[in-house]
Formats: sequence, structure tokens, C-alpha cells
Amino acid sequence: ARATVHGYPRQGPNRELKKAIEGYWKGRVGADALRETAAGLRRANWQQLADSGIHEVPTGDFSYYDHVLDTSVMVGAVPDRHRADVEADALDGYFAMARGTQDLAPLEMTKWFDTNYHYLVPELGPDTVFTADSAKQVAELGEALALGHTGRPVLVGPITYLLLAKPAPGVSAGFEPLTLLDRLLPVYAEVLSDLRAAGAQWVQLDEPALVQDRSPAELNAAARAYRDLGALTDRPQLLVASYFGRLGDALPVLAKAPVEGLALDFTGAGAANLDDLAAAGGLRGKRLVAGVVDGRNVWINDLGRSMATLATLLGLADRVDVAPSCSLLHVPLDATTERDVDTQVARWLAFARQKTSEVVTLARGLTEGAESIAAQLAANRADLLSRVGSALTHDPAVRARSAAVTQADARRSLPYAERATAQRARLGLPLLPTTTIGSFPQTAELRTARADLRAGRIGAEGYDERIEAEIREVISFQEKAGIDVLVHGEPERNDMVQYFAEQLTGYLATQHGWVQSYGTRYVRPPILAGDISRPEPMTVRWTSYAQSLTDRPVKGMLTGPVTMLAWSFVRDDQPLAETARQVALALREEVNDLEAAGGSVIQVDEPALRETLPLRSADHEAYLYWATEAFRLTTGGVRPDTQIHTHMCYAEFGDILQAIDDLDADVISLEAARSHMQVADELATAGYPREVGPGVYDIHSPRVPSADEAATLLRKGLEAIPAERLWVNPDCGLKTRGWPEVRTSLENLVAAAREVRSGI
Ligand code: THG
Ligand code: ZN
Repeated sequence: ARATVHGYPRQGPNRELKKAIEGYWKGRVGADALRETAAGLRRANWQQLADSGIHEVPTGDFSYYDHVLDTSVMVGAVPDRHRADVEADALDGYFAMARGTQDLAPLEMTKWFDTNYHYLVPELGPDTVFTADSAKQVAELGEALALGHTGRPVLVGPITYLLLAKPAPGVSAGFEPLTLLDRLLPVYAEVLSDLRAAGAQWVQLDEPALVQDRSPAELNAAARAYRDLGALTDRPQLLVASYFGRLGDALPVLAKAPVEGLALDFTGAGAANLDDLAAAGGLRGKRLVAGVVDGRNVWINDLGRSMATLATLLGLADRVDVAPSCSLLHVPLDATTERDVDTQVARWLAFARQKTSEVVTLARGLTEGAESIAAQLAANRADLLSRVGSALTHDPAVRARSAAVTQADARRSLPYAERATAQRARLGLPLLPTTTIGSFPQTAELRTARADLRAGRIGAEGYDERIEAEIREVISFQEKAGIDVLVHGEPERNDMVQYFAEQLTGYLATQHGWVQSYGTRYVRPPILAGDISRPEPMTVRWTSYAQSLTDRPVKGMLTGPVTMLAWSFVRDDQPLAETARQVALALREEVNDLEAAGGSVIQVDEPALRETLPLRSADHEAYLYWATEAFRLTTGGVRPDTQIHTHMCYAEFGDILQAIDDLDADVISLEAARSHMQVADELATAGYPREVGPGVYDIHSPRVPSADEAATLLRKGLEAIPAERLWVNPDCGLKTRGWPEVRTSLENLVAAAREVRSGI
């Protein structure tokens, strides 16, 4: 058995790639210097993989922005509007497709399956003509071969590519990109032939879309694609890679396909692939790349358990190699660079480098026998045991509180109609009340203050003074503008998830744990390592300070439990539902403390509720059950006259309308400006009974909406939602906007509310 990986983080140990690309955009780094930086990072990755014992390294998985966009370039699917740019300069045209230009919209961006990576959506239509451009793949394979490595080019497979695509602008929404398969396959054939000529023994074709629910027609398309590609004579050996779960009905399809290898995920939901594979009669004559090390979490593998899985697999395929479950793109690079992590906890962590060592160890154990890795197995067992018995992972008080939760805890004490009456009496708001989502612009002064605090140039007191000064400004502006429900503006928070994680016991922050979110943007997800508790209030001080400055209600602002999980690395030693419940109970204390401090309106944001939906529809119900329960547990302990708000970003709510209702929030604000209030219609049609704030100001653009424009949107909202239940607010937080445009936009928003109110 050999060890391999499906793909590797691209950014470099100090995000050198981000710096080089952003420098190129600003004109500070030349194209050649950028290319040299990129080649150096690829070289270093391959060397590191080879040194740790990986014999076949992935190539072509590198990207300046996104590997799906690279695939669009490879098959010639450049949108017409970008063609001239791409022809004038391939690199600048590439970045124009990714980021847009003054005149041209970029490709749409969306989440890569259920990860936090975002890809650029291919735009296809009946007129799309594919042409092969294998230059990037051939060049990167050539680099690896020249350095003496065995390289395995990694391509997004044709089925996944088409299933991720959308109809191009102007093409009928009913157009199905998969109908282009016959046109696409010859282009893949040409690329495969070029890669063979360039020296590839194997090519990896990634088909994660096959772990989602697929229709018989889609499965037929997959069968046809791999029958046709398999029948080619001028090609390398083909390894079809699936990951992110169980293949289900697609497994027999791939097992029967005339390809030489299959990569399967045996972690998490993918564990079911083991029985499915046995039921399908195994992979006779094929290479199996067994994904037994979880490529999505940050935890050490249970090597003993993986050895047992691998031993079973040996009977089911001709040759078994060992790999992580998916590309290591989704985990940080190296756990050993984390100096602030407790040495006890450090033993449990495995980032990309450590996961690479794990697959090498397992491959050796498989080849030479478990005795050959006896020392590693023993050390691994001890590390795992130390985690089970640790005080960090097991806080009896947290466990007791979680076990004592009742149905009633997750329910408000009165139904919405009675709460609404009590809240109206307490808050005394006008019809069509105005508010914002929570954050105000993060100014350069605030970033300087944070940097000064970190560098020790100012103390905690000096920092707090600067935050208070900002809050005074934000409150005073909102009062003057005439907004009804104010916010403190969140100047003390950078990344909201990180902000709360830092204050909760059981959560770890990393120093260097960057993971690509999209393009040159990275996040450092905190790690849910142990049982979660809240040693002291986290936000009360700032909200109370803001409230002390005004007679109008100031909203308390929290991030909800589902989003806290979605944007963190989660535990793998207990169900997600249990982790969510612990986080919810900690946040519930904060909600209750905000209320006790006089708060009458509290917002608990769940922007990630929709995006965490499991890939298979059969798993939706269980997820939505614990997710909505965690939200209700967070908010269920307040008085009837305390108003609970929530907020979600993005517009695709169609499939979770019931879950939105189940949150039982008194008010929900949603993105709506770009879709002309479509969500208001959807909610109304679904019979949503509570208050709604569909955004009337698109904050994703620096454009200032006029009062007339906002009023038109509001009147549109009124067609769906009665005035007693309609709020007036922007689409989302204002953190990324500048003060000048925010000022005018919010003044216009208030003017629109007043004008529409006067006509009621
Ligand atoms: N917080 C966390 N995770 C998230 C989001 C978040 N995941 C999904 C979504 N939001 C991702 N969106 C972004 C938006 C901006 C940036 C990253 C992800 C970003 N990052 C800075 C960069 O790369 O330069 C670094 C930020 C930092 O210093 O912490 O701009 O909101 N947890
Ligand atoms: Zn939002």
C-alpha cells in the first residue's frame, strides 16, 4: 500500500500566495514575481509531501483563485463578456472573471458542497462551445516531474463540473448544464491525452457531486461519462475520486465503470461506503484509494480503527492505498506552529502536515504489518485516551446542565400573538419600525486600535476608551437619523465567531490556522475542543454602555449556536447536536443577562443556518431538528415582552421555510433588496406568522439607494406582509461599507419608512 493525498493547502505557511496575489492586484508585484512565488509554493508543498513519505503527489490542484474557475478555463467555458479580457491577458482576464471589473460582473460565487470554501459558478448555455486548454495542468505536472516527483494531475470531473454550473445570464433558468455532457467529454479526452503525453501515469477526476442525491438520469450520465472516458486508448489510468460522504447509488455505477481506480471516503457518513462496497462485490481489478483520515476536521486519527477498516478493504480491491477523505485544502497547514495551544491539547490536533504523516503511517502498517507501526499505534492510543479523560473535554457541570434540558426550556413561555401585544406595549414603536442588522463600518481607527492593543502600544483601558468613543458616535448618528431600534455597532468585534469563541471556555483560537474561504480571503476557524461554558458575560458591558446613552431601545447582538458551529472546527467525539446544545446553553446565559441588564430587544444571528444543511435530503430533518432547537434554547428563556430578532444572509430560503418558522423568533431580517423582496412573498405564501424585515438596502454594493427606491421596495413588501408585521432595515451588517455611503443610505431608509407610514 502507498500513501497519497487528494490535494493540499495552497497558501503557504505565511499566506505568501495571498500577499503575492493582492500585491499583483495593487500593481506592487509583477506577473513574473507572482508566478515565481506560486511555483515556489508548489515546489515546497511537493517536497514536504515527498519527504514525509507520499510517493504520488497531486498536481494541478494549485490555484490563483479557485479550482472550479481553473476548470472553466481548461474547458474554454469563459463567459462571453469576459472573452476580450481573457484574450488580451490570460492572468488579468482570469482575475476579472473571479472579481469582476468596473464594467463586468464576476462569476457568481457559492459554497463548495458543505465546506466553507467558495467556488466560482460556471455559466453555461445551449450555445456554449467547449475547447481544451490543458496548459496549466500540463505545466504543473511538468514542474513536479522535473523535480523528480511522481505527479498525479487532479481535475474536477465532468459530471461534477456540469452539476455545479448554472445557466448563463440570459439563458432560460430551466436549462440543464448536464445536457452538455456529450460536448464536454471530447474536451476531457483531449486533456487526458495531453497529460499522458506529458508523462502522467494516473489522473484523478474529482466527483464529489455523486455523494449528493442524484436522479437516475444523472447516474446514467455518470455511467456514460466514465464508460466513454474509460474506452479512450490515449489516456493515463483514471482514478475517480468521491468525497464528502456516502456514494450510495453511485457506488455500483463507478465500481462497474471501466476506470482503473476509485477513491472513497470512509469517514463520517462515508463509513457506509464500506458495507456498500462489500455489497457491490468489491472493486475487482481496481485500485482503491481509501480515505480513512478525516480531511475536514483538525483531530488526530484513531489509527487502530483505521487499520481495522483498511484490513477489511484489503479483501475488496486489487490494491489499497491510504489517503485523507478529501483534499486537505479545508484544514490549516501545520499544528506544530501553534505555540499558544496547551501542550495537552496539542497532542490531539492534526492539521494538513500531521494528517499527511498519519496516512503514511497507515500505509506502512498495511504493507509491513501492524507491528511495524507499533510505537505509533501505542502513542496514538495514549493521546486518544488522554482526550477522553480530559477535564477540558468533560466538564461535569456542563454535562449536567445539558442533560437537564427539557422541551419547555426550548419554548417561549407564551405564543407569539400574546408576546407581540406585550412587546408593542413595552417598546412603543411606530408602524414600519426602522433598524439595522448590527455592525457599523469597521474604520481604519478601529483596526489601528486593535493592532495597538496587540502590540502593547495601548493598554486594555485605552482600547476600551476607543471602543466607547466609537459607540457614542454610532448611537448619536442613529438618533439623529431617526432610527427606531438602535445598535451599538459592534466596534469591539473583528470576526464575530472568533470574538465569542475567545470568551467561551472549551473553545481554542489558533494563531496560524488559516483556511481558504474564497480567492485570497481566509478565515481562522476557532476549534470547539471541549465542553463549552461561559465564565462571564461577553457583550453586556458594551450593550449597556450604548443603552446608557439613549432612551431608544438598543438591540443586544449575538451570534447563534448553529453559526458558531458552522464557522468553527467541531468535535468529532460527540454528536454535533450535543455540541450545539452546549453552545446554546452558554449563549442562553448571555441572552438572559442582556435581558436582566434592561435589554428589551435581543438579536441572535444565524447566517449559516441554511448553508449547513446536509448534502443528502434524508439527513435534513435531523439536522434542522437540532439546529432549530439550539436556537430556541438560546432564546427561550426570556420574558414575553422581550423581543427576539434573528438575521440570515443570502436568499435561498425556499427549502428551509419551515425551519425559519420553527425558530419562533419575533422578528427576522433577511436579504431581499436584489431580489426585489422575493423572500417576503415566499414567507407570506408559506403563511409565516411573525414579523419580517426584508432588506431594502443592498449592502453588497457601495451604491446609495434613494429614498424613493427604498420606498418602492417597502411598498412591494407591504403587498406580502401587513404593516403591523413589517420592519425596515438594510440587507445585512454594515461592517464592510464606508461611513459616507452608510450615512446617506440610512437617512434615505428612514425617509422611505416615514413616507410609506404616512400613506397607511
Ligand atoms: N466568519 C467566519 N467564517 C465565515 C465568515 C465569517 N465563513 C463564511 C463567510 N463568513 C466567509 N466570508 C469571509 C469574508 C471575509 C474574509 C474571510 C471570509 C476576510 N478575511 C481576511 C483576509 O483573508 O484578509 C482575514 C480576516 C482576519 O484577519 O481575521 O476578509 O464572517 N469565522
Ligand atoms: Zn447578513
